[in-house]
Amino acid sequence: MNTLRLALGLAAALSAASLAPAQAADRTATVSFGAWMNASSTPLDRLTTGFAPSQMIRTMTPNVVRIKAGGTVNFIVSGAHNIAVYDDGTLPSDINVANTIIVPGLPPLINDATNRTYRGVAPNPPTFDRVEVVHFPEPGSFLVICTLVPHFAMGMYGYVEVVP
Ligand SMILES: [Cu+2]
Repeated sequence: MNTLRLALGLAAALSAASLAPAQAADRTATVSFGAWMNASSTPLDRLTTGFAPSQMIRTMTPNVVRIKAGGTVNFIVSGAHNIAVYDDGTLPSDINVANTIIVPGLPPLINDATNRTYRGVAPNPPTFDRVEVVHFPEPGSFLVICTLVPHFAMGMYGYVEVVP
């Protein structure tokens, strides 16, 4: 009986804890836009290797963040990526991946300006790593993508949910 009570209590606590972050919205959020691998099987020494595209993780983490209108998202960019933000309601399927622009030394970048509200700086070799802080004044659901065509194709995108 006590074990059952404990299990039910734990389940309720976990449920409450998992709901809390989704309901709360802060004035700012931090997103890892790409990352570098850190594994014993494939050690990475960027001091001597420099740019290591095979050890670059192409994800936006977390995939969805929620902030209050008027707040900011701090995109910590690791690797060769280019951020673009699209207006409220834009879906990944709305993006025209055939519309591209060439930046020397990189794969094609998506150049679809329809509903695009922000585009970040070009990836800047040799380190690429940087921070871009983007302001979101209006409520809505804003698609954020990496414009490098192969990165977008493998799912490097997510959403900033902005609540009043
Ligand atoms: Cu990318």
